[in-house]
Amino acid sequence: MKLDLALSGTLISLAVLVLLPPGCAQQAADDACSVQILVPGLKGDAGEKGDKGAPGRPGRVGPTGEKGDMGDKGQKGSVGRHGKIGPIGAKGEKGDSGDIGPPGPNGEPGIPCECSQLRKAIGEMDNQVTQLTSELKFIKNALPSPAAVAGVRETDSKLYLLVKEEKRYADAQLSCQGRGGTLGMPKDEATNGLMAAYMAQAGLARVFIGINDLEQEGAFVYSDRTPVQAFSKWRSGEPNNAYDEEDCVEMVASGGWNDVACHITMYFLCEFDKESV
Ligand code: GN1
Ligand code: CA
Ligand code: CA
Repeated sequence: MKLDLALSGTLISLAVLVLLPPGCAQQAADDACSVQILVPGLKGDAGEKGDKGAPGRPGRVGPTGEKGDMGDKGQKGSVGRHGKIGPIGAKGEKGDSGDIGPPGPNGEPGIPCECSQLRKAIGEMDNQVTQLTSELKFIKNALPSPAAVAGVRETDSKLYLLVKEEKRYADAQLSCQGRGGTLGMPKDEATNGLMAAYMAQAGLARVFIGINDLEQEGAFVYSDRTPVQAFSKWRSGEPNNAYDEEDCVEMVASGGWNDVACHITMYFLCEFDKESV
């Protein structure tokens, strides 16, 4: 029994020491740290019901649910990346020619020489080439028909060609135009003489020439529409507009003119401008 009391007193002392504030173990003599013996009282009445506690922690994650219905179709995605480069295509057609390039640089200076005579000769040859080119062009254009009489006559500015093909006036004019000329237009004595000599030499008695009064009776004009004025070579008694139907003109071998009907056919004489052949 003594042992029990001594043991319980020691336990109590230990309990008080445990309840004392820190630092009291070294200051046992101070009032605040004085040792008091406390004996537990009787158990009190049950206290009032406390307030509702704070909500508990969330429970554990439940098991996986069943698979739901399929959702709505999603939005259209963004444009994808470029695909790979395709194979090389077939060779294309040849393109058009490019523009003419700029002129090249000047050439080296020539060797000095006494060139005046040479230049003169070259100049003359140039002229001959020009003339030959012009005549060749005329021959090519005007002589495809076998009916053309061999040889032509010329003045400084004109060429004349007899065509041995019987045609009405209008067709004869068209034929000359097709060769690049017109029916012959004797506008002065010299030309009239040349034309007459040409047809006489060819043995022809009459040929159509480019004069008519088709537009206005009695008002004769050349086929270039210029009026017959300063020069004319009418035969005696002509023009007489015989049978009231003579609006075209022929030249006879003597070089005289006579108005005849346009619908009769005969050979004709064409005239060409040297500059335009
Ligand atoms: C000719 O044929 P005859 O005489 O009716 C000529 C006329 C001349 C005439 C002159 C188609 O007519 O143009 O004016 O002679 N007619 C023909 O006498 O040549
Ligand atoms: Ca007439
Ligand atoms: Ca007549």
